[in-house]
Amino acid sequence: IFDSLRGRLDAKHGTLTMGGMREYAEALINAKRIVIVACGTSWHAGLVAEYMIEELCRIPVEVEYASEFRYRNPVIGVGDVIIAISQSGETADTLVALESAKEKGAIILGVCNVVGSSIARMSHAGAYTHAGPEIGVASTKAFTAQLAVLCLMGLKLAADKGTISSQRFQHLLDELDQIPDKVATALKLDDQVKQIADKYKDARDFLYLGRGYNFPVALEGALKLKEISYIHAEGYPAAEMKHGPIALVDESLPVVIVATKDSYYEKIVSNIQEIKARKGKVIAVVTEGDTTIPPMADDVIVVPAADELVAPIISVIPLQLLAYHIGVLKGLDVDKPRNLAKSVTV
Ligand code: F1P
Repeated sequence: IFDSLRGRLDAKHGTLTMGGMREYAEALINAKRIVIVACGTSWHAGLVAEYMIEELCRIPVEVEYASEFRYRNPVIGVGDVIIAISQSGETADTLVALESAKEKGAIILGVCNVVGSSIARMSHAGAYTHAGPEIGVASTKAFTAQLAVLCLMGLKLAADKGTISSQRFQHLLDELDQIPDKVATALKLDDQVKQIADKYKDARDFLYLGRGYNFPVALEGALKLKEISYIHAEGYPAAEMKHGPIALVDESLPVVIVATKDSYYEKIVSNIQEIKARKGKVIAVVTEGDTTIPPMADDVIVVPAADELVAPIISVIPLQLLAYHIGVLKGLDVDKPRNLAKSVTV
């Protein structure tokens, strides 16, 4: 994925060369806002993109569930740019939402995995994720590929808008270059995550917490567990815990906390203390070299260090593995979860 995209991304600030988007460069640069429309896992990728694009490009971004957007009467029209994210490219909610936005004059940029899919064809331009076929119903590698593509789009736009220094631009490209190796390292956590899965497989509920770029990762970890292990799980921004979910915490509740080293680190350490004070079981995903969180947590999963902007591509992997192993240990068919379809076309 990276090799093919990187090849199309000019390392110097300048032209927009990704998947036919050159034609829409002007519209993007001048966009007053960007609206991201997606469902499920793709919506979580959209939330990460919101943080990335606002930080890198200083353009306001809204992230909408297509399943809501299509039924309400959103303010959308000429001058708006919509980024539609979909693994299958066939999700009916997303497709219908785009149809009406396109009729009203919005520009549609698609981020799809399936080449030639309906959403890709409906889009004015965009980028394919080229993650290969998703064998299982629940989206996994498509999610990490979406994050990579959206980061590259954000970087390109930031370069074109002049909202990023050449040093930061180059740094983030270098970070993206290192992602394949770091993902390979994260996948080696498989055995360890399996042991953790065995310990918690009978839990009735799970809570997933994260802050900043790792907040959508917490949502995605919870969704994966629901989808393939049928365990009730809630994903929450850790900072919101005190506004309600903290009431759930007791010694029977496993709390997965994505606590990699980033600008929210000190705050998330406090959240871990709050959970431990209420006897919750903390499963912490931390950055290599962290010596503060491991003694506080019940279980620790160590991932390679990365810039916070690209960290979700790595930190989500142990959460995907956790859901997978719990599902397998429960004897479930993780590739074909009940009640779910690969493409939700109705
Ligand atoms: C959206 C989605 C997936 C989920 C499941 C049902 O699909 O919600 O995220 O894992 O397959 O559909 P898509 O629009 O990304 O293809």
